[in-house]
Amino acid sequence: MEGKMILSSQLRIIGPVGVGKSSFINTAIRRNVTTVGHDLKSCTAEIVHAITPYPSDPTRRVVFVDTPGFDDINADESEILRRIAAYIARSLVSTSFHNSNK
Ligand SMILES: Nc1nc2c(ncn2[C@@H]2O[C@H](COP(=O)(O)OP(=O)(O)OP(=O)(O)O)[C@@H](O)[C@H]2O)c(=O)[nH]1
Ligand SMILES: [Mg+2]
Repeated sequence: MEGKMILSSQLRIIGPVGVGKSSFINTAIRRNVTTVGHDLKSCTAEIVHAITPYPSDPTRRVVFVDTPGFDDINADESEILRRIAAYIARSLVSTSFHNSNK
């Protein structure tokens, strides 16, 4: 693996509760990597990510990031936003660390 550079694109899937964010990721990645809801309550409670290679280019990969939905009457929206922002900040730090070690 030494000297081999893998380019990553991070796709953060963000939106209201129940619009199909997790379903979209499972369909795009062709695996059940994140749980789909089956009632009116919000389903995804934690931020999770799943990595898949580009089908046509092994030097690239896509990181899908599933996030808790907005507009949930039982959740604090600003807390969800704060967690997403913290996740993005952490992933930017780890990406620049990773790249600086190439
Ligand atoms: N008809 C239809 N239903 C869908 C579609 N995508 C998802 N669903 C259904 O919508 C419901 C919610 O889907 P999820 O993928 O869990 O939605 P989510 O946005 O991740 O929801 P939260 O994690 O609660 O924010 C499930 O019952 C899915 O089967 C779609 O394209 N069409
Ligand atoms: Mg979900």
